[in-house]
Amino acid sequence: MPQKLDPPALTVRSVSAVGVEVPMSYALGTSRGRITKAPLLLIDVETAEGVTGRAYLWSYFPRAMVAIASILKEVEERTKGQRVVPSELWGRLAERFALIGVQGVVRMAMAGFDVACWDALATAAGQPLVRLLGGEPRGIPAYNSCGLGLMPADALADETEKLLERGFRAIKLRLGYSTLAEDLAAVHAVKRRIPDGVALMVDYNQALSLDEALVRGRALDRENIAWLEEPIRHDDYAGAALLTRKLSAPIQIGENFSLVAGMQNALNAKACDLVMPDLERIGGVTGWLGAAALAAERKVRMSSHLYSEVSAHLMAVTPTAHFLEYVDWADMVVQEPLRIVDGEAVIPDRPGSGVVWDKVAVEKFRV
Ligand code: SMN
Ligand code: MG
Repeated sequence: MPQKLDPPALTVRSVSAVGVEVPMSYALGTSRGRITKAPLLLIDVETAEGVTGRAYLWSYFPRAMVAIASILKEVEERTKGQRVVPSELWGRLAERFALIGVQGVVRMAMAGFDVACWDALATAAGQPLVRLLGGEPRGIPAYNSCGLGLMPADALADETEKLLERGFRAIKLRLGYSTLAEDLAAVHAVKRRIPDGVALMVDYNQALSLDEALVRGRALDRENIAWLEEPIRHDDYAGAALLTRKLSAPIQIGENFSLVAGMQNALNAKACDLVMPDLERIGGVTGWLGAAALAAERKVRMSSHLYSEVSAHLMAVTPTAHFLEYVDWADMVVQEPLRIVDGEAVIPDRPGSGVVWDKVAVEKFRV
């Protein structure tokens, strides 16, 4: 791998955030509720040198954006005038927030700030983020995670075909219907429409009890699924370890790992076969790099969760990279959406992460 570039010297001048609610091209019916609009908090870190770093946070529900934006004001106050060295700024903020805890919306704000700082550094270096991290732009195998929520089987089948456009060779189905029979009907409806060689992941969003997960997992073991994601409560590592031992389908968890320490706890407990940290919960780019090193040390394949644009750069420097999760939720508010060619994300060969706001669209969807 080429040498990491020396990051340029930048100084934090201001941190600002704007909330948008962007209509989604496919509604997302999870076992935990249905989402039709993406609540995204768009963050700008301006530097004294005139370079702006950008990041967005998927905030799950619109009111969370108010809380995160407010924490970002605190972040601004604590970092104004400081050199943009993301790991040092993370440490300083973690100290500042120790009493409330680096978790929940505090951790989201810190991660959004971290990602924007990395974007500023790469932008100032005139290089795509991946190069600042010592890698090269390349195609990143992605699975299409738009749509395929809980819905009638015929609708699932039709959506499946649309999701395979652009050459995707992997898609993800949400499960957690009231009965196993309905889960299987959904799996069969999708499988009937996918050609051989296309991987099918399934995601329960923590819907099942451990006993039920064993029953449904055994049935899914006969369906050749690529992974079984979050079947039970995300923090029940003992339960997940049991499922990992008893089921043949690979158990996938990670979107709820809180910081690298959380991932380490899960791996120590042998709670999964595969990991998929989330940029926001793992601690931004800084946290991701730690997670990628840990996954490499433990020889665990690592996928990404949401934030496809930045995650594509990160997957290129993740030694055990598996699949990028592709969602198009920010497409309408960025100038150049992430491109998919032959089922692979194309890391843009432009400075930074490639995320630049489309100001007209931002005004239109602003909340
Ligand atoms: C998911 C997470 C967050 C929002 C929507 C959907 C899902 C996934 O668990 O893994 O994509
Ligand atoms: Mg999931």
